[in-house]
Amino acid sequence: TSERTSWYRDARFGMFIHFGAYSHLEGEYKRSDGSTCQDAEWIFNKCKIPVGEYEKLVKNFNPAQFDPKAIVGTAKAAGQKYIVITSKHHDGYAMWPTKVNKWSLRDHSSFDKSRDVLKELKAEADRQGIKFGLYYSTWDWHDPDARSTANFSRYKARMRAQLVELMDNYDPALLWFDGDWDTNNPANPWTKQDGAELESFLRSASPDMLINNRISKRAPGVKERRVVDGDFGTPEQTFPSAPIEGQLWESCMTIPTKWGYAKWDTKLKDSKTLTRNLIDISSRSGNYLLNVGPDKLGRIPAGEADRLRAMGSWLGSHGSA
Ligand code: FUL
Repeated sequence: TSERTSWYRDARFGMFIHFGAYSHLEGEYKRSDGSTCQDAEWIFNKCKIPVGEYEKLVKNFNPAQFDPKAIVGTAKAAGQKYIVITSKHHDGYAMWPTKVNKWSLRDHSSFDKSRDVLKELKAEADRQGIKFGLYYSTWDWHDPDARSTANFSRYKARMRAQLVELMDNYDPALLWFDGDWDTNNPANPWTKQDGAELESFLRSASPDMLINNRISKRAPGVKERRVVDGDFGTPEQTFPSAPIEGQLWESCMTIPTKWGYAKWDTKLKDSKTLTRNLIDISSRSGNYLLNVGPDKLGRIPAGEADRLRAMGSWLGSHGSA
């Protein structure tokens, strides 16, 4: 395993990208009664937007200014060694031309049909020598079979088909699963065995690929995501106060408060705090996966790009972390 994980042990610093149909709403949902509800990548669920309404709202999603060169360039300037981008978040919307359904950037948007943001980003990451990973949510608010105990196996088959597409088309160095947290929700049929089966399927399909711990189902009440099944633990918005013996871990964190873009989410952590976090985390043998949330046109917000550049220039003048 040490061979397989060696790039990741050395990486220390990565870029998380939360980008999806929700980005198009910019963090705000206006109800027909005139009131507004705010959230970001959770807006579909938290604002209880009816499925058909959400579909309508994101129909004209058009991230025409998504610029892989600029994004990978920003990551490089920050000193980041890998990127993990959301291929499908909890809203179920696929950011690549999936053949499994029509709920995707290819088939449900106003975006240029000849473009594929994952393919572009992967190609640019390869060019600039940075590792490419994909986030995939096992939990899905759009697919009714995902919360149906009776039809869950149909959902699992679709999910597998999508993951095969992702491995075939983008050859990710890492898959970052999410959704296991929904342990206490009786409507979530995902079991520990589902996680184990999926993990062994992926291991044989792509033996070198790293897989995070959220593929399994977390025991109820376990808050800190340090538990390692898969290759590494994933504490969120926090990090442990000491190294975790015998475990790889990666702390993911936002720069403002939300993961996905929200126009009102403007209070950002300063670069000094972020740099100190990176140093604390690397001194405890962890990785820091710092998130950016591109806006509806696909651009990393200026304040986030500024923080990353500032971190990079500090690292550049003090030796790399
Ligand atoms: C959480 C998700 O619910 C958030 O939206 C985000 O993706 C974070 C990294 O993981 O569990």
